[in-house]
Formats: sequence, structure tokens, C-alpha cells
Amino acid sequence: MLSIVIPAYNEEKNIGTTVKAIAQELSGRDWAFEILVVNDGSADSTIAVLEQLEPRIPELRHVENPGPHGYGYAVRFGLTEFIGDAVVVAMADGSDAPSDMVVYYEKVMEGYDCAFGSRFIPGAIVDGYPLFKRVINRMGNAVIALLMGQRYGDFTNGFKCYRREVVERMQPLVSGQFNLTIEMSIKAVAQQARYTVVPTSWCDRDAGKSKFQVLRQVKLYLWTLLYCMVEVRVVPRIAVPARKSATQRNADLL
Ligand SMILES: Nc1nc2c(ncn2[C@@H]2O[C@H](COP(=O)(O)OP(=O)(O)O)[C@@H](O)[C@H]2O)c(=O)[nH]1
Ligand SMILES: [Mg+2]
Repeated sequence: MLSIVIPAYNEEKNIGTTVKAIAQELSGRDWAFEILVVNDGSADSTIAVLEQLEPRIPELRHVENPGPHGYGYAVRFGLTEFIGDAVVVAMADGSDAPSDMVVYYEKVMEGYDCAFGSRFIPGAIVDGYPLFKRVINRMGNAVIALLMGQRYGDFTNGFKCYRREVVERMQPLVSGQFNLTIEMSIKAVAQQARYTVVPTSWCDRDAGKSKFQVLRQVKLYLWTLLYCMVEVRVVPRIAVPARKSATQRNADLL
């Protein structure tokens, strides 16, 4: 079973269309799915839209992030609630193509631990990505790829698929904002999860305003990157192996 976790904050204009498009694309396949929307204290009628749709779409449910609030906190709450064998994190504003979710899950069923989307490789379709954000994005991803020794170039893309075990092994997650996107993908790569890269489509929202402010996020991303590097590169080298219990030592001797 595949779970789609969607964080939503004030998305009354988009969430209905997004959820319906996903349900339509994933229905009628030989595997089950759920769409789990994490409402993040929206002040608009996001909840009302969801409650209206739920009787019509049995795979849809919503939960309320009790707080703290922010993209990362909402996704983390969703990651404690999903019931599938794998999870896709997708955006509420319809920027991610539902057909890519199918490709992701097919890759996981083939045996991969993760499917990572890339908007910047041949085959990908990107519509309306602001130029300045793109420049910062490409530089940031180049740095992360270099530090992680990977050729993959879209770590900052939140739209990815992870097997449940990979999500369990990346805990504890600490990011509360959009920086969670890099924390999750870096921690997945660091645990040597087998990932495949899928060219994906991304299109800018039709309604509402983007909450992603590039310059405000840069500092946060840099701190997150530093934290992740210490966590995945430095800590494993200096960590003292846990002492075995007497029972374990006896078991080893037998
Ligand atoms: N839960 C939660 N989700 C958020 C928040 N801000 C943005 N999002 C969601 O994150 C996704 C991407 O946000 P968006 O503002 O469109 O950023 P952009 O696509 O990078 O321009 C959308 O699904 C938003 O609903 C927030 O404060 N809390
Ligand atoms: Mg968006």
C-alpha cells in the first residue's frame, strides 16, 4: 500500500483539485493507496473542503498537526500517521504530477528503497519555476551532491518516495520548515538506501501564494546541511559502539 502525505496550510483553493487528481490517477490499480492530508492549522476552509470530499473518496483522510506549525513539522506528523508500506510526500498546491507517484511506487515494487524525483534532468517538465529560485536551487543542490558524493541533483525537492523502513531509520528528524526536504533525502542516502532517479513534472500553483521565500530559507538550509553532515559523517566515526549486555555476551559465547 502506498501513502501520499500532503502538508496543507491555507490551501482551500487547491487542495480539492490536488486530491481529486491523485485519487483518479491511483484508483483501479492492483495496489492500495491512501491520501493523508496534514492540515497545519489553516485559517481558511481547507478542512471544510476535505470533509466534503471524504465521503466521496474513501482513500482520503485528514489529520490535524497539533503544532508546532510549519511544512517540516506537518510532514513529520504525517510520517507518524501513514499506514502504507511506502510514502510519497507531495505538495498541496498540485505542483507534483500524480502520474509520477505511480512511477515512484512501481520503482519501489521493483525493489528500490526510494524513488527520488528530479526536475532538472532530461524528461522532466518544469513550468513556472522562478528564475532566481532556480539559480539558488541549482547552486544548493550542486553543493549537497558534492558533499554526499552523489550525481543526483534535486535533494531540495520534497516530492519523493520512501519505503517505511527508510523513514524509520532516518529518525529523529529535526527540521521544522522546508529544510526537512534536504534532511530526509540526505539521511536516506547516508543510510545507503537504494534509490532511483525519476524525471518528474513540476508546475507552479494556479491559486494562492507561494510561502517559500528563497532568501529567508537559505540560512536555515545551510544550518540543516551542517547538522546533517555532522550527523551522517562525523558522529558515525566518533561514536563508541554500545556496550553489550552480560546476556548478549553470554549468547555470543554459546
Ligand atoms: N503544513 C504546512 N505546509 C506548508 C506551509 N507552507 C507551505 N506549505 C505547503 O508546502 C507546499 C509547497 O509550498 P509553496 O508555498 O507552494 O512553495 P513553492 O512551491 O516552493 O513555491 C504546499 O503544499 C503548501 O501547502 C506551512 O507553513 N505549513
Ligand atoms: Mg508550490
